[in-house]
Amino acid sequence: MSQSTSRCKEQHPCTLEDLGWTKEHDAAFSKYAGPYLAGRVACRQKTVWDVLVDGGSVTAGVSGALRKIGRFPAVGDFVVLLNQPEAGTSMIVDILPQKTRFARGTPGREGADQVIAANIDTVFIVTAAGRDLNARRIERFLAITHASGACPVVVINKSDLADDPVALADEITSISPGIPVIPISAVSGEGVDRLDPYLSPRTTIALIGSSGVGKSTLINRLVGRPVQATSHTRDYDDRGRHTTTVRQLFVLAGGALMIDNPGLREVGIGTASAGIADTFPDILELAEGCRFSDCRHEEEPGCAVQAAVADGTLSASRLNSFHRLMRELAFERDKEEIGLVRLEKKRWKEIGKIARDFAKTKGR
Ligand SMILES: Nc1nc2c(ncn2[C@@H]2O[C@H](COP(=O)(O)OP(=O)(O)OP(=O)(O)O)[C@@H](O)[C@H]2O)c(=O)[nH]1
Ligand SMILES: [Mg+2]
Repeated sequence: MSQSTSRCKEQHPCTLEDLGWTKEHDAAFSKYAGPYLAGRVACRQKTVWDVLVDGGSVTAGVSGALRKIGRFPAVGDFVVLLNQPEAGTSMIVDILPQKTRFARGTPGREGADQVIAANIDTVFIVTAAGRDLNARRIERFLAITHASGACPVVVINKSDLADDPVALADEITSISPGIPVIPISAVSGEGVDRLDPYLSPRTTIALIGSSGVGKSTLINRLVGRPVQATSHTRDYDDRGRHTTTVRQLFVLAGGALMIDNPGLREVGIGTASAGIADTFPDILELAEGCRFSDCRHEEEPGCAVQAAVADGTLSASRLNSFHRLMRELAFERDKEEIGLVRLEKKRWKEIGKIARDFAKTKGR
């Protein structure tokens, strides 16, 4: 069992229960005996995984069988390890069923979901007072969080830089009905105790947000010592420097488990519509009053959603955001169904037809 290169060895030894192991895991693991060992993935560095096990940690590779079917453990996964004392290493041979799966649609070409972390109870969507505070970005993060099955909490960090942190929280509450919005300062500690209800022992929280919003600073405060590097934000554009490059699970001083993530530049919403439905409950409720059940809330007569925009009950930018995410969802689904190349051909045909129709009208 190789222990020397593991970054996890800096963490206090935990039992499997401390790491969130439950009766369901016991049942799933019961078919293994002898040299097999259970653990939870704390970190992945390319082809090496750091796994927390009962009383310590090991570094491990992944078995050829898992590699062959393209199954790679994510941070937060509970895994089965085969101890290979003769080789001085461990091998991950199985991944136990995931309670939740936090993924983002890849902005890249193939569009497959990218698992950010597994078995997450709560996601802290971290934003910061200043330029990062963007309702549209938060809606996008909310959609992927809802789709994962985890509960979202919006954390507005750097409240020490805001004139009126409560007003900022109110602004965000209006676009996230029913979601807790908590202003804090990870540097001064102001408001951090309001996160306590989400930090009970053995629960797993993932931090997501742009680079520089203070995710690692918050982790350091909650672990109680500087376990993660942090870096000064560039003054001129308020953006971070992508200081954290590897996602890692930490055990907090109070016994909760928290995953620090690199700053996310782009988040695709993938193919799950549930995330969008849960992010826009106000629009779905209004839609029940539309004349047509398949109303797209664009220019249809009798549209209750457009009527709410007209009378100021619903903001036009929130409806635009809903439309943008729905279009993205439709694109991702088409892509999954018919493949990217055929989809692009189909789209070009459609664009060609629109151009020809337009030319005809002009020629008339
Ligand atoms: N004023 C103020 N600055 C903060 C606060 N929290 C973090 N910072 C500063 O913001 C900068 C970026 O913090 P990090 O913790 O590295 O940010 P991050 O979100 O982990 O960034 P990445 O790792 O790049 O994703 C550092 O200079 C922190 O000191 C806060 O509450 N108030
Ligand atoms: Mg960081």
